[in-house]
Amino acid sequence: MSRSKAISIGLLAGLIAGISMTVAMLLLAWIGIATPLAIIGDRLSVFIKPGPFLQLMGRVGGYNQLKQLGVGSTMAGQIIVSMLGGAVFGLLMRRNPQRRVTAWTMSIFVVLPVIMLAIVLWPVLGTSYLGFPIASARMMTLIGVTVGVLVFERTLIGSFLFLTRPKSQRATDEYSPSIGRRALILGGLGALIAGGGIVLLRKLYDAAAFSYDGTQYKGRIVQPVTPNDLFYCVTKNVIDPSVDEDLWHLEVNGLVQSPRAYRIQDLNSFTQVEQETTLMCISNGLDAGLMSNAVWKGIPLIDFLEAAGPLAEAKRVRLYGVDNYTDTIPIEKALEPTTLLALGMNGVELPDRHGYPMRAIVPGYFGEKHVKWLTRIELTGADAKGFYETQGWGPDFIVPTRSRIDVPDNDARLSLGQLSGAPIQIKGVAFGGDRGISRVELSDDDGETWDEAKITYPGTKLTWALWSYDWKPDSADDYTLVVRATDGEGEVQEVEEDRGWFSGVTGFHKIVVHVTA
Ligand SMILES: Nc1nc2c(c(=O)[nH]1)N[C@H]1C(S)=C(S)[C@@H](COP(=O)(O)O)O[C@H]1N2
Ligand SMILES: [Mo]
Repeated sequence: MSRSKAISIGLLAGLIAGISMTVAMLLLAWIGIATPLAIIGDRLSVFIKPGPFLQLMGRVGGYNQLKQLGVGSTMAGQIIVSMLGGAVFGLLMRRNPQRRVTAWTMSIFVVLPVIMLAIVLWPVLGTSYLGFPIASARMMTLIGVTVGVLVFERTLIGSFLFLTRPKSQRATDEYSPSIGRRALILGGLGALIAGGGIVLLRKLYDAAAFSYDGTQYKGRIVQPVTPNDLFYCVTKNVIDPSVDEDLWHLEVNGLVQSPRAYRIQDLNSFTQVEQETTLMCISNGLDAGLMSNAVWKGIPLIDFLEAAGPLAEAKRVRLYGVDNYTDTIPIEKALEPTTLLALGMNGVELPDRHGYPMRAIVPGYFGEKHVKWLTRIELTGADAKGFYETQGWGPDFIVPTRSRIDVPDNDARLSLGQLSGAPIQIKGVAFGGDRGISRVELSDDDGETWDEAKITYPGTKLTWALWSYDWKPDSADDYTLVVRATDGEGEVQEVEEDRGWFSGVTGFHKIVVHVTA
């Protein structure tokens, strides 16, 4: 066979094999098994610093778009590599295309890639969207990867043999199609599989987190306690876990005297407490709504730590989600009675997207630390780092005092005539981490002078407060309104100059309103 013919046959066989492998992976994703399509992004994102990461995110249009780009380029890359593999295979088979080659094709196309993927993806293999404990999840992912490359190898060999099969001398011979026609048949089959893949992709897209990731809660709708379906939402995942209670375990291990593992029903023996707590994402902008408040129900983390007996050298607690997300908190924080493992949210069990069946609640720390779909609690030394921390977020994860004007909208037009003497109601929230809010002030002259706002919902030390202010502007003009809060320790909200770029923004929310006659 000529070189060019060997290469083109190899390319086509590689293409069909690559498509088949990708579709096999989509099927695995559909049943909740982690595949390279989803976890390569997790593996790579820790290498991209937050600055370039945010830039890239901005360039493609947001976190959701970035995730889609990640999965899309992984699929494309996978198919291109498959075609190259096919071409090389074609060249190696050129002299004797019908050679039986199982042993070496298996080694090159199955064993080698599985070993390589296992090494490269090792840190993220323990991902399970079904809720398997980390060790079993790692096994499941490896089995999934093996199935994927096996589909590749079998399809590649099958396609290649089919395309290069010599015409036999038997009577049916005249129906034995030429290479061109066989290529057409195979191409059609490939298109059919690809079509199935597209149908599957659509289904996966509908099940993906795109519709709710980045949900904000702000503006006129803000109530003291956020309803579950309006609670802000952030996830690193393309498709979030949907944990099967029967598979799920909570492990407590690491630097402890006696490691533990609990099934869901074992948790009944612990006493649960209710605690209202506000969460805010580290990336929340001054005017943004990645902040919400709920009444959580759960078990203090200290109860699990005491049962396992932390060793003296344990300095931090690393929390793992089934999605391979991790974050750490200092052991002192872990031992505070308000640090909870929540099972309930506003009177119902945790919704899937907020971490069913269990998530951490770490009052006063950014949302990052409130690990969802919790499956392991590991006591570690001082330098363990979490997912976003490895990427370069932090080093400060304690919520600074913040406040926001929710009503009116920025750029609103208000007519004094229409109000006929009634004040303009200005409203919003103020959040002081786990320090509470003692005072809120409003300025209508861009911070020159301040006037006391009324706290309409004080909340607790662990929650935001809601405030309002009855404003009577003297005359028609454009006004810059600014809000500032004082936390429960008497510290006035400020621009924290010494807080690093990736430890959350500080400063004041301002809006401009146009008051007309
Ligand atoms: N397992 C897991 N936990 C996680 C995340 C995640 O992607 N996976 N995202 C974190 C981030 S960045 C934030 S801000 C909060 C958001 O919690 P919520 O979606 O319930 O509001 O969850 C945190 N916990
Ligand atoms: Mo976040």
